[in-house]
Amino acid sequence: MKKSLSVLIISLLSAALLTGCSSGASKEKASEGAKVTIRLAEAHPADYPTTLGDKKFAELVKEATKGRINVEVYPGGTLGDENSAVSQVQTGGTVDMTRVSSATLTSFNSQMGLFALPYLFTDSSQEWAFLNSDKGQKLLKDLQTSNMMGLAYYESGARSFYSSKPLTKLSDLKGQKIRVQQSAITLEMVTALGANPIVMPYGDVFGALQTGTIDAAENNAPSFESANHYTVAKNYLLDGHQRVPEVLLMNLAMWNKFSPADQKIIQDAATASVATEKEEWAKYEEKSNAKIKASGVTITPVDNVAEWQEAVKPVIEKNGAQFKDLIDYIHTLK
Ligand code: GTR
Repeated sequence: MKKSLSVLIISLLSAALLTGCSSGASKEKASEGAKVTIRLAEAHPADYPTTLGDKKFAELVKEATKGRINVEVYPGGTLGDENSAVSQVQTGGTVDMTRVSSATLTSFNSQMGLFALPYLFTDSSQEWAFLNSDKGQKLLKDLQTSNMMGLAYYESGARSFYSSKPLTKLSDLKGQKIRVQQSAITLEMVTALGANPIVMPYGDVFGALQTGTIDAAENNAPSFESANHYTVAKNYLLDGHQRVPEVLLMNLAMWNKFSPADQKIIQDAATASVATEKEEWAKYEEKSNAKIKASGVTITPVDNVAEWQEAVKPVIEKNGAQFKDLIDYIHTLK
């Protein structure tokens, strides 16, 4: 009797030990998966705020997985222009991840068109109140319907027009050939402002400004400066027509192959990298503005933005209908 009791206790104990071991072993197995290399395409140079955000993301993933998941950041558009990087991320080409402008995403996911609507946000804090809200996060996660996993938004300031021709007021835009991102709403906006929009990859803008294929383009100060556009387009008119956030994306099939634990590591790293990108953005924007100013560019602030808003009203009426709820919600935010 005594003996059989001790046998029972021993077998119960060993069963408990075994169960403990096996769950420990399976946990270990999840973190000991095969090595993965992720190629991340970035259009901007190595020291640009978005690239520093990408690099922070890569560093955090590497740290948390002890190098098992290795994100390689390719800056300077070396893996192709933004449009081709997104197509590759979407279809599972050689680019697994990219950081792009949400304007570029519009042709892959119409919901992203929201951000191309002119004068949608009043300032950065209203924009971020929206991006961080459930509705803003839902837009990001809904990129999954287009086979892409949206991991984070990055800061991208406000876009304004710059030209090699005189440009100090709205009427100066009339007839100017202006390069725009591949975004139907932006094309309509530029037409409504009296100019002629021309779609072309970001990397071609400098040469096109130099040869006169285009007169003008539009962007935030860090892009205007880092891409050297300011050395050719000497007139910068600060109308701040769009605040187009940047997006960090991964191919959905790749995302789905990761274990829930790895997905959490990747998502947490992306979320944490936002603060780095935003800090770097603030510093870089200040530096760019100073450089632009020192180079003798004529910088004209727009006092009467209502005039511009009036001119683009038909574009908002036509394209804003599908985003009515989101626009109403944004107007409630500070
Ligand atoms: C920049 C953005 C780039 C690219 C560029 C453009 O602000 O960061 O990714 O989209 O604009 O105008 O093409």
